[in-house]
Amino acid sequence: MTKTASLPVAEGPYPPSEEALSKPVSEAEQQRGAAEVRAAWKTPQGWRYVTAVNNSEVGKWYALTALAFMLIAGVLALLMRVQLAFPDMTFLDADRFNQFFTMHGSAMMFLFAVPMFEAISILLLPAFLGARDMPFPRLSAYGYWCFLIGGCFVLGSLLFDSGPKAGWFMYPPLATKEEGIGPDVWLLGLSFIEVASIAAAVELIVGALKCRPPGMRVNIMPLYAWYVLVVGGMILFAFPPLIAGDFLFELERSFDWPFFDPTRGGDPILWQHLFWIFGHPEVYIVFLPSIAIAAMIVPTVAQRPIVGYSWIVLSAVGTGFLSFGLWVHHMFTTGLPQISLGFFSAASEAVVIPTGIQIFAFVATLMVGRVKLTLPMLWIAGALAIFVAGGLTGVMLAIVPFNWQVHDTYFIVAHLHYTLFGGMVFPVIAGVYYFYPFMAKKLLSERLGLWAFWLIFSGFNITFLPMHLTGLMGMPRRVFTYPESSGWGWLNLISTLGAFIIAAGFAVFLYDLLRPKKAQGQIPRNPWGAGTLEFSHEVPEEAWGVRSVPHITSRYPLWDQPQLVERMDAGRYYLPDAPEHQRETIVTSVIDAKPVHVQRVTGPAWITILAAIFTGGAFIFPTFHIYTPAIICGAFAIVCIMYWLWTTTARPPKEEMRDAGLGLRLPTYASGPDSVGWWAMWITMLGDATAFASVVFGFFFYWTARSDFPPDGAMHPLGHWVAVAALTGVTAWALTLAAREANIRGRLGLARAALVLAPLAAAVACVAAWVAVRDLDPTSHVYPAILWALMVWLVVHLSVGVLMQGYCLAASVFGKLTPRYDADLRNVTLYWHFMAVKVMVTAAILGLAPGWLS
Ligand code: HEM
Ligand SMILES: [Cu+2]
Repeated sequence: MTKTASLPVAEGPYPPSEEALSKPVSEAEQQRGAAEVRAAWKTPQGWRYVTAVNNSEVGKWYALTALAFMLIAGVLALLMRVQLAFPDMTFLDADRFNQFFTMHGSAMMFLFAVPMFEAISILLLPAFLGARDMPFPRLSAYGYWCFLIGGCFVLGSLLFDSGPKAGWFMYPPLATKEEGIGPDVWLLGLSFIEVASIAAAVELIVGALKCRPPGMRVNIMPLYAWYVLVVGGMILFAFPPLIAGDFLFELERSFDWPFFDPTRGGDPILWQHLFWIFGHPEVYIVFLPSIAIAAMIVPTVAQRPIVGYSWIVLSAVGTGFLSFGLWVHHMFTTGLPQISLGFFSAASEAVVIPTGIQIFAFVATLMVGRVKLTLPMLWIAGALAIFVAGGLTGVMLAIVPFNWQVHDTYFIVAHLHYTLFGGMVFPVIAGVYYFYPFMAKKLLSERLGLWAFWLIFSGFNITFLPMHLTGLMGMPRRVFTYPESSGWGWLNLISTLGAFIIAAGFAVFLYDLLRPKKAQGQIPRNPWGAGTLEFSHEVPEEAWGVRSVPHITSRYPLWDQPQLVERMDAGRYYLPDAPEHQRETIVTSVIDAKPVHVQRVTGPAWITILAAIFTGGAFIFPTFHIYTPAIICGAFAIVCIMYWLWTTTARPPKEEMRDAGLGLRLPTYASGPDSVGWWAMWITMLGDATAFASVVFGFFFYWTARSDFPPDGAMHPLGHWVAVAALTGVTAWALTLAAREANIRGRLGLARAALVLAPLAAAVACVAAWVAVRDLDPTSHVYPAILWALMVWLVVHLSVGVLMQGYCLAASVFGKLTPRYDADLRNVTLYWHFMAVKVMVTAAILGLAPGWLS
């Protein structure tokens, strides 16, 4: 029942015939097309360069920033190692040491590992897919600026001696009671960055689903794209529980709502659950992209297609799913029931199977191929060796009694660094060597690369191998020093020496990466002889990504489609020109990649930077418990984002159809499931619903875990006000839906009337929800606190929904939203579908809770 049937659909021959493809493109045509596309994709020059939004620029900044944060975190590690080199050292005091390990771990995980995946994906995914750019370039730019601001803020706290110091998992009550602003920096700064991470994940998922080149069905897309889907999906379900946890945690720290305070009915274990529901998938979020890099390098090195493509895909999906069922293995020592110990122990062992399959597939590919041991392959080999060692200690740790023995000792530090270094650092460096010719159009030095590899590889093992023993000998993690009599001195000294060898290796690597390479001649276009599309990019570089978007029929098009590159260069394929001087890319159908429409993508802008700065303000001011400027910043951020959307998205097109090349004519506007915006909304709402579900989980957790929930004689929400909230909230949803339907039928007056009434109904719902719990005191006990938290969550989401309705109303009045071009309203209705569910769930809890619980 696609009601937008009135919109035109693709016309003309598809798939393209060999005859059409072999017709030469005249020289004049080629030049006209190239000039137009070049003009449209021109990167801004001079100081305007920062306004660039092109994936190649934003991806590069993102990657370099993540690398810089990683180096800072690495320096912290070295300083810690100096302190630990000898017994009773006084190089760092306990307080500094605490800040350093907390910041080291947090920065490595939140400012390096995840952003690095997103950076690399933003940089490479469009190239793997022969797309011109990501679907929402300004969103990537916005995400990047948020990341930069948030990262500098979080790391900067160390300079003022006010960094967080409760460890990277911020356990309460240690962290809830911590003096100073450290935990607030952690909670708000990192939440801010997580929001940006989710934004990037949404964009990457939509990119992999909808921006593939014509013909690239899901079963022939590069494995990397599959991993993007899996990891993006994991981010979507893993980060929101942490954001929900951060929300509760910050409410406790700022307003003394006792979520984690057992004296008032709270429970620190809830934080552990929410943290590790995020935290365990997180390690796979870190590790799977590295496997994805390996999956791109291995076939090239072996000069043959990967063995077991479908097995790898299935295992990646399986690992993704399973990783959500393992989190409790981080909590084996918290006194959980026997049955959960057994279950989570078994599940933790089970994840070895899909992980193993992926690794075996690579080994099999290498065995049947003709391997040349290039530098990228050397790093991949190092990665596999180290990761497998880390995986094996993981198998040991999943066994509960062993876990009890070594919990919180250096054995854990050894294990986690084996998995993270092998599963992340080595593969990323392999990726840098492999993709450097693609990114910089230069080559890195073979000789320096060997030096860097052997220094880092041996340094790594010298540092971390002894730690297994240090741990078994009883040294706890997170201690700033130890006495002579412990006998741990020599092992620690070895570890410290190793750390400096790693540092030397990184110095060599960085020197090679950053040294000017002007003298180096022009490199060949596909120096490794790869089979995938990224190495079809022009040398020297052009900002347009691909000259024309190819028709793909093979997993390794550069190997199997003989004249592909030549024809791409000639502009023989799709979108060979840009008559309106607009940036465009092709959107295809999700499963079989049939061309659907031409998507106009956004160009350079200041507004994204402004929006990021104000969003930063909204998160950073509350750290210091200053709320007025925070609210003002939040309001400005909303204005910026509205302006940005208003001026660029879903505008009615000048021409409804566009000659896309090869005789194919494609629509230039899409609405509903055909459009990328609709998919982005869907995916975002899944993440948002997960966060909401996590807060709801909190309610049921207290209910089942605490006998004093609710406490005797507790006050309950006012039932009739809850009913009013539910009724008006659902009415607001119904009115939005009615507006959509009226609009499609051309009844503009009716649609606008509905869009005037809907926000009013939603506003009443907000007030009613507040009145319902107003008399409860959230600081008195966790029961009123969690009800208040649900109310706040609801009101914030209703308010966002109101803004969206207002936006559509304005769009309708100003002719941006018409019966034919209704993408905005459809997306907003989708938001409200989710809203209706949230309203009903919240009302059910607020209204029925007293009945259930008493
Ligand atoms: C240059 C190499 C590295 C060295 C020498 C190093 C060293 C250390 C040290 C000394 C600690 C504190 C141990 C303790 O007192 O408990 C630590 C903790 C940690 N490291 Fe590293 N590390 C390195 C690289 C990495 C990387 C690449 C990652 C992740 C991608 C990472 C993630 C962590 C985490 C999550 C913690 C736990 C922090 C906490 O206990 O809250 N490290 N590391
Ligand atoms: Cu885990």
